[in-house]
Amino acid sequence: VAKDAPYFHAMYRQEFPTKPGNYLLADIKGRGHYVGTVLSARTLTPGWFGEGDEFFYVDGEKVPSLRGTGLEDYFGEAWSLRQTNGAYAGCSLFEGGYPGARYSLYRWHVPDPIRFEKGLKVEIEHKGVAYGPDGKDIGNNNERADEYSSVAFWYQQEPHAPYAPLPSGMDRLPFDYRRFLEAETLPFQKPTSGATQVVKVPGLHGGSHLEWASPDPGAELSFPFEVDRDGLYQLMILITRRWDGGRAEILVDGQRVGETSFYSQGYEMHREVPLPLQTLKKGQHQWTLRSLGKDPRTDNVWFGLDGFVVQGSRASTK
Ligand SMILES: [Ca+2]
Repeated sequence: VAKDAPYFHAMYRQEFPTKPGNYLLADIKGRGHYVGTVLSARTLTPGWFGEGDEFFYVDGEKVPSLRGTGLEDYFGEAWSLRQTNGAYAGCSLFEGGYPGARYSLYRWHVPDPIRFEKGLKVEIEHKGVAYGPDGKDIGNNNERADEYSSVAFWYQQEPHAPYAPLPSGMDRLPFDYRRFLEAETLPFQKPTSGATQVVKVPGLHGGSHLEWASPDPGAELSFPFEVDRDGLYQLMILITRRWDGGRAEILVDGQRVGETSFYSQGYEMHREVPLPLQTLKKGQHQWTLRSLGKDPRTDNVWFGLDGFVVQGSRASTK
């Protein structure tokens, strides 16, 4: 390898939630070329989050010589996002449209590397629809506080600037698995129809899950949980999907909050089903899986429940 060969670099960052001012993707010192960005977001308030422009400050520029027109444009889309898988840009995760939804986006600067001689600072705004103190929509180009994490990719000649310490693995996850409750160990009311059983499968969280087979449409299975203060919470249900999985809606304290299918061509463990952020009062609550019957791709109705997390949101609750 030549002495002056540039080496591959990648840097992870996160802000949960984003702070005032642009989100920093990378602050690089040295000579090289920038080749890609992965950006993931979880929204914490309602409305469109992707109005932020990207900025590339090349070699110490005060004004960026490259400035984009909006987050989805930088990742190869226009007029909002959807799941896409382009060669150089795309959206690999699109939960979309509700507070608490997650997105993951990528852009590879392979045909268009950004070259620098002394350094490169890369930032992106975190703007979109925001709300005033009275709760009114104040427009589509205001700073929001959502959860962002990113990896920036580049090549450069050594030495590189020191990296900031990484947060711990648990602190990088969107859901706090330290708060995980195993479905198979919780008391639950016997469902109105269908058969439940705890089944051990290597690899499942806690080594097993609760299976619920052949319930009639409308049958319900409920789990209790408790929150220790009034606030905004997100429920994430970890499910197992398979070839005879049915469809179900999810209710919290009797109110419908979402819907999902347990169908998969193969046996799929650890499928996260996040539900919209919601306000809960301190005390006892329950969430319910209500069978909607068969998925159109199968003739049976089967549900696998591994467990769930209820966690307080980092969103401002004022
Ligand atoms: Ca489990």
